[in-house]
Amino acid sequence: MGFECVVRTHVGLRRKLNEDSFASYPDKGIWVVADGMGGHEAGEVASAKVVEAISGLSPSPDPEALTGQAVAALKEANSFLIDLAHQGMEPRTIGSTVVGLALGGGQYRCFWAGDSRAYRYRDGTIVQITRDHSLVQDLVAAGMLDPNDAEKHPNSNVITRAVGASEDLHVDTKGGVAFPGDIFLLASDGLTRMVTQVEILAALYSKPLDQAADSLLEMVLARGAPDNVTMVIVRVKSG
Ligand SMILES: [Mn+2]
Repeated sequence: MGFECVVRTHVGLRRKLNEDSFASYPDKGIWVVADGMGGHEAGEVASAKVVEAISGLSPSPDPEALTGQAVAALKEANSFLIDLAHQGMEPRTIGSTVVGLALGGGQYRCFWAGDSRAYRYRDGTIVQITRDHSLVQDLVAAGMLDPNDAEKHPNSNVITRAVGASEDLHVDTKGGVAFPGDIFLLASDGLTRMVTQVEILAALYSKPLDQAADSLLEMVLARGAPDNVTMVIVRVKSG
Protein backbone atom coordinates (compact mmCIF):
# COMPACT_ATOMS: atom_id res chain seq x y z
CA MET A 1 0.00 0.00 0.00
CA GLY A 2 1.24 3.48 -0.87
CA PHE A 3 0.29 6.58 1.07
CA GLU A 4 0.14 10.30 0.65
CA CYS A 5 0.13 12.21 3.92
CA VAL A 6 0.16 15.77 5.20
CA VAL A 7 0.47 17.06 8.75
CA ARG A 8 -0.29 20.39 10.36
CA THR A 9 0.23 21.55 13.91
CA HIS A 10 -0.38 25.04 15.25
CA VAL A 11 -0.21 26.53 18.75
CA GLY A 12 -3.50 28.33 18.11
CA LEU A 13 -4.25 31.91 19.11
CA ARG A 14 -4.62 31.73 22.89
CA ARG A 15 -2.13 29.18 24.22
CA LYS A 16 1.54 29.93 24.83
CA LEU A 17 2.75 26.38 24.24
CA ASN A 18 1.87 23.74 21.72
CA GLU A 19 1.34 20.64 23.85
CA ASP A 20 0.15 18.55 20.90
CA SER A 21 2.57 16.19 19.16
CA PHE A 22 2.34 14.02 16.08
CA ALA A 23 4.25 11.27 14.32
CA SER A 24 4.09 10.30 10.67
CA TYR A 25 5.84 7.13 9.51
CA PRO A 26 4.52 6.33 6.02
CA ASP A 27 7.33 3.79 5.57
CA LYS A 28 6.03 1.84 8.60
CA GLY A 29 2.38 2.56 7.86
CA ILE A 30 1.72 4.26 11.21
CA TRP A 31 0.63 7.76 12.25
CA VAL A 32 -0.22 9.30 15.60
CA VAL A 33 -1.62 12.48 17.13
CA ALA A 34 -1.23 13.16 20.87
CA ASP A 35 -2.69 16.00 22.91
CA GLY A 36 -0.81 16.59 26.15
CA MET A 37 -2.26 18.01 29.35
CA GLY A 38 -1.05 19.06 32.75
CA GLY A 39 0.22 22.58 32.20
CA HIS A 40 3.70 23.93 32.93
CA GLU A 41 5.19 21.92 30.08
CA ALA A 42 3.89 18.62 31.50
CA GLY A 43 1.62 18.29 28.49
CA GLU A 44 4.51 18.70 26.09
CA VAL A 45 6.48 16.03 27.93
CA ALA A 46 3.51 13.66 27.89
CA SER A 47 2.60 14.01 24.23
CA ALA A 48 6.28 13.79 23.25
CA LYS A 49 6.51 10.54 25.25
CA VAL A 50 3.56 9.09 23.35
CA VAL A 51 5.17 9.96 20.03
CA GLU A 52 8.50 8.55 21.19
CA ALA A 53 6.78 5.28 22.12
CA ILE A 54 5.45 4.95 18.57
CA SER A 55 8.79 5.84 16.98
CA GLY A 56 10.36 2.63 18.27
CA LEU A 57 7.96 0.18 16.61
CA SER A 58 9.24 -2.39 14.12
CA PRO A 59 7.66 -2.20 10.67
CA SER A 60 4.95 -4.79 10.02
CA PRO A 61 2.65 -5.29 7.01
CA ASP A 62 -0.12 -6.29 9.40
CA PRO A 63 -1.88 -3.29 11.00
CA GLU A 64 -3.23 -5.48 13.78
CA ALA A 65 0.30 -6.58 14.75
CA LEU A 66 1.53 -3.00 14.51
CA THR A 67 -1.33 -1.85 16.72
CA GLY A 68 -0.48 -4.57 19.23
CA GLN A 69 3.06 -3.23 19.38
CA ALA A 70 1.77 0.32 19.70
CA VAL A 71 -0.53 -0.56 22.59
CA ALA A 72 2.33 -2.32 24.42
CA ALA A 73 4.58 0.72 23.88
CA LEU A 74 1.82 3.05 25.09
CA LYS A 75 1.42 1.01 28.28
CA GLU A 76 5.14 1.48 28.93
CA ALA A 77 4.82 5.22 28.28
CA ASN A 78 1.85 5.21 30.68
CA SER A 79 3.95 3.72 33.49
CA PHE A 80 6.78 6.14 32.74
CA LEU A 81 4.49 9.17 32.96
CA ILE A 82 2.88 7.98 36.20
CA ASP A 83 6.33 7.48 37.77
CA LEU A 84 7.39 10.89 36.51
CA ALA A 85 4.31 12.52 38.03
CA HIS A 86 5.04 10.89 41.39
CA GLN A 87 8.52 12.40 41.43
CA GLY A 88 7.08 15.93 41.51
CA MET A 89 6.56 17.95 44.68
CA GLU A 90 2.81 17.87 44.22
CA PRO A 91 1.15 14.86 42.68
CA ARG A 92 -0.45 15.74 39.38
CA THR A 93 -1.24 14.05 36.11
CA ILE A 94 1.25 14.23 33.29
CA GLY A 95 -0.98 12.85 30.61
CA SER A 96 -1.75 12.78 26.94
CA THR A 97 -4.48 11.57 24.66
CA VAL A 98 -3.47 9.41 21.75
CA VAL A 99 -5.07 8.53 18.45
CA GLY A 100 -3.20 6.37 15.98
CA LEU A 101 -3.66 4.76 12.60
CA ALA A 102 -1.93 1.66 11.25
CA LEU A 103 -2.32 0.77 7.57
CA GLY A 104 -1.11 -2.21 5.56
CA GLY A 105 -2.21 -5.24 3.54
CA GLY A 106 -5.49 -3.62 2.56
CA GLN A 107 -6.49 -3.14 6.19
CA TYR A 108 -6.54 -0.30 8.68
CA ARG A 109 -6.63 -0.21 12.46
CA CYS A 110 -7.11 2.81 14.71
CA PHE A 111 -6.21 2.90 18.38
CA TRP A 112 -7.00 5.62 20.87
CA ALA A 113 -7.37 6.85 24.44
CA GLY A 114 -9.02 10.19 25.19
CA ASP A 115 -10.82 12.62 22.91
CA SER A 116 -8.47 12.93 19.96
CA ARG A 117 -10.31 11.52 16.98
CA ALA A 118 -9.97 9.54 13.77
CA TYR A 119 -12.30 9.99 10.80
CA ARG A 120 -12.47 8.07 7.55
CA TYR A 121 -13.53 9.63 4.27
CA ARG A 122 -14.68 7.21 1.57
CA ASP A 123 -16.66 7.81 -1.61
CA GLY A 124 -17.98 11.22 -0.58
CA THR A 125 -19.01 10.22 2.93
CA ILE A 126 -17.29 10.58 6.29
CA VAL A 127 -17.48 8.52 9.47
CA GLN A 128 -15.95 9.07 12.89
CA ILE A 129 -14.07 5.86 13.69
CA THR A 130 -13.20 6.66 17.28
CA ARG A 131 -15.53 7.23 20.21
CA ASP A 132 -14.35 9.89 22.64
CA HIS A 133 -13.36 8.81 26.11
CA SER A 134 -14.98 11.83 27.69
CA LEU A 135 -17.57 12.71 30.28
CA VAL A 136 -19.94 14.19 27.71
CA GLN A 137 -19.65 11.11 25.48
CA ASP A 138 -20.64 8.96 28.48
CA LEU A 139 -23.62 11.25 29.15
CA VAL A 140 -24.68 11.06 25.50
CA ALA A 141 -24.35 7.26 25.53
CA ALA A 142 -26.47 7.10 28.67
CA GLY A 143 -29.16 9.21 26.99
CA MET A 144 -28.62 12.02 29.49
CA LEU A 145 -27.29 14.58 27.04
CA ASP A 146 -28.28 15.52 23.52
CA PRO A 147 -25.29 15.04 21.18
CA ASN A 148 -25.93 18.54 19.80
CA ASP A 149 -25.41 20.03 23.26
CA ALA A 150 -22.19 18.08 23.98
CA GLU A 151 -19.77 20.79 22.78
CA LYS A 152 -21.50 23.44 24.90
CA HIS A 153 -21.49 21.36 28.08
CA PRO A 154 -19.46 23.05 30.88
CA ASN A 155 -17.47 19.83 31.39
CA SER A 156 -16.89 19.16 27.70
CA ASN A 157 -13.13 19.21 28.31
CA VAL A 158 -13.17 16.35 30.85
CA ILE A 159 -11.67 13.20 29.40
CA THR A 160 -12.03 9.81 31.04
CA ARG A 161 -8.93 8.13 29.61
CA ALA A 162 -5.39 9.22 28.80
CA VAL A 163 -1.87 7.88 28.68
CA GLY A 164 -0.45 8.74 32.11
CA ALA A 165 -3.82 9.04 33.84
CA SER A 166 -4.17 5.69 35.61
CA GLU A 167 -2.15 2.55 36.35
CA ASP A 168 -3.99 0.32 33.91
CA LEU A 169 -4.34 1.97 30.53
CA HIS A 170 -7.00 0.59 28.20
CA VAL A 171 -6.48 1.52 24.58
CA ASP A 172 -9.48 0.97 22.30
CA THR A 173 -8.92 -0.27 18.76
CA LYS A 174 -11.12 -0.54 15.71
CA GLY A 175 -10.31 -1.53 12.16
CA GLY A 176 -11.45 -2.92 8.85
CA VAL A 177 -10.77 -2.91 5.14
CA ALA A 178 -8.92 0.06 3.62
CA PHE A 179 -9.53 0.86 -0.04
CA PRO A 180 -7.50 2.97 -2.46
CA GLY A 181 -8.79 6.54 -2.20
CA ASP A 182 -9.75 6.25 1.46
CA ILE A 183 -8.64 9.27 3.47
CA PHE A 184 -8.00 9.08 7.21
CA LEU A 185 -7.86 12.16 9.42
CA LEU A 186 -6.37 12.09 12.91
CA ALA A 187 -6.91 15.26 14.93
CA SER A 188 -6.69 16.80 18.36
CA ASP A 189 -9.78 18.41 19.88
CA GLY A 190 -8.40 21.83 18.93
CA LEU A 191 -9.63 20.97 15.44
CA THR A 192 -12.69 18.85 16.13
CA ARG A 193 -14.27 21.28 18.60
CA MET A 194 -13.99 24.11 16.10
CA VAL A 195 -15.17 22.52 12.86
CA THR A 196 -18.08 20.19 12.17
CA GLN A 197 -17.85 16.75 10.60
CA VAL A 198 -19.61 18.16 7.54
CA GLU A 199 -16.96 20.86 7.23
CA ILE A 200 -14.26 18.19 7.41
CA LEU A 201 -16.06 16.26 4.70
CA ALA A 202 -16.28 19.38 2.53
CA ALA A 203 -12.55 20.06 3.00
CA LEU A 204 -11.56 16.52 2.06
CA TYR A 205 -13.96 16.25 -0.86
CA SER A 206 -12.04 16.45 -4.14
CA LYS A 207 -9.32 18.71 -2.74
CA PRO A 208 -5.58 18.03 -2.71
CA LEU A 209 -4.64 17.04 0.85
CA ASP A 210 -2.45 20.12 1.32
CA GLN A 211 -5.37 22.38 0.46
CA ALA A 212 -7.73 20.41 2.68
CA ALA A 213 -5.38 20.74 5.65
CA ASP A 214 -4.81 24.45 5.03
CA SER A 215 -8.51 25.20 4.73
CA LEU A 216 -9.33 23.36 7.97
CA LEU A 217 -6.55 25.16 9.84
CA GLU A 218 -7.64 28.52 8.43
CA MET A 219 -11.19 27.84 9.59
CA VAL A 220 -10.03 27.12 13.14
CA LEU A 221 -7.82 30.24 13.22
CA ALA A 222 -10.66 32.39 11.88
CA ARG A 223 -12.81 31.13 14.77
CA GLY A 224 -10.28 32.09 17.42
CA ALA A 225 -8.28 28.84 17.82
CA PRO A 226 -8.52 28.62 21.64
CA ASP A 227 -6.52 25.38 21.75
CA ASN A 228 -3.55 23.79 19.98
CA VAL A 229 -4.56 22.31 16.62
CA THR A 230 -3.02 19.19 15.11
CA MET A 231 -4.05 17.02 12.20
CA VAL A 232 -2.60 14.17 10.20
CA ILE A 233 -4.29 13.33 6.91
CA VAL A 234 -3.43 10.09 5.09
CA ARG A 235 -4.71 8.98 1.70
CA VAL A 236 -4.38 5.38 0.51
CA LYS A 237 -2.95 5.47 -3.00
CA SER A 238 -4.13 3.16 -5.70
CA GLY A 239 -1.69 0.48 -6.89
MN1 LIG B 1 -6.48 19.95 22.98
